[in-house]
Amino acid sequence: MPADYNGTWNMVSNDNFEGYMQALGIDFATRKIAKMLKPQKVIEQKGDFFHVQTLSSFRNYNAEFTVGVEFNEETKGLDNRKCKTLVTWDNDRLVCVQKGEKNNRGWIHWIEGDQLFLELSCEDQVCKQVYKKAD
Ligand code: ECB
Repeated sequence: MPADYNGTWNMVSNDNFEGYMQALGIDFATRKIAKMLKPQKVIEQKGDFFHVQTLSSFRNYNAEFTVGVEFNEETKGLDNRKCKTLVTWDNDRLVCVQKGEKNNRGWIHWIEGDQLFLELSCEDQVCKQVYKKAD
């Protein structure tokens, strides 16, 4: 049985989001707004199928994928690039590789207690986010 990521998760911390956004080439004005956000993750998981919504007052981002199945991702409303994206299980961690124009791009999710962790990587930058499960 894989880990259960289902639920609504509220951001509690966001370390080096600025560096991650700079590595993605996000412009100054957008970064200033984006840095202030406290997004929510709404995750629906059925076995290996995931629907992950990242919701904020500024923009939303929607991703649907099946673990182990590469798909074409377009990061609409983020940096608007195209990637060949593959998510795999590493024990209970979700490991994502986003192949494309940017090197070393991807993310890792894991759960500890009522906290959801997310590390977003691009080039030499790592952004570390923590979310807490909503009641
Ligand atoms: C959608 C909320 C953040 C909106 C920020 C708006 C502009 C900044 C532009 C680019 C910054 C790059 C990424 C934003 C960070 C998070 C969005 C989703 C990241 C992601 O790939 O989440 C995965 C793993 O949970 C599922 O899509």
